[in-house]
Amino acid sequence: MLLTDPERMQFEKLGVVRLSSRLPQNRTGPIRERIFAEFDRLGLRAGGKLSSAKLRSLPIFRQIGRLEQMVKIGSELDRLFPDELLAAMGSLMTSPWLRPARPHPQLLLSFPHKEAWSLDRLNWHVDKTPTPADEIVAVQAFVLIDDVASRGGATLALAGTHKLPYLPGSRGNSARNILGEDPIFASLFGSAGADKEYLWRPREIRGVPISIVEMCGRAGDVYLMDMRVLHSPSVNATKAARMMASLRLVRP
Ligand SMILES: O=C(O)CCC(=O)C(=O)O
Repeated sequence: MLLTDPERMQFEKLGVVRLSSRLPQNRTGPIRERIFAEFDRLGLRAGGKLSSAKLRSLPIFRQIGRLEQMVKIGSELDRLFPDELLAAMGSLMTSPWLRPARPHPQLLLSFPHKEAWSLDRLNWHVDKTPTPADEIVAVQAFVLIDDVASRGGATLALAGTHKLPYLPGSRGNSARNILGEDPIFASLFGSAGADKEYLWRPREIRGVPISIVEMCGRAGDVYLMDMRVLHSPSVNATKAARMMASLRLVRP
């Protein structure tokens, strides 16, 4: 699972890169079936149809956490993060890694939500506070266990935001504060509507191109993300369950 030079360059520039079809179906398929078996066991699927009014009405973040607690897959999830993938992640870091921040990967599941798809009031955050020097010290991998359609609850990333705290004049200000100064991106963090077509167009902030990346695609696709990048869960407006898993490597 070596990274190509263009993939490496894209990761450094944008902080996120998609590696298409990087895992074979014989790795993702059995986990997908295990998840469905868990849905059946938990009464979250009946006759092949997802059913849980209760889950549907939970706020997005809470629903994902709740499903993670309920669905038990265990160490089989490790198969989604083979050694070559961990080595590729480690090779992106400025100085050598390396150990997973958590012993096991995390399941990222979401059921169809009640609300319509939009960018309003999402939960944008970073999982690694930027270090004083511009270094890659933490990389997160997201694996698609099943196909995830656009607007199907994929993680969203604000590509390029890992660079913002290091720009001259940023003085350690967070990416979120810097983006918040821009009238268009500010709407992502406010309470007014943010579902505007123009938010999808790349836009320069102090010379850095920023764009929204939706981590959708096919089972076996892998996204790698610099953990200084702002990202958020999103609304699942399809009828299918969103099935992803993630693992974080953080320099000790
Ligand atoms: O897509 C999701 O469930 C959100 C993932 C996330 O925010 C994270 O892993 O930090």
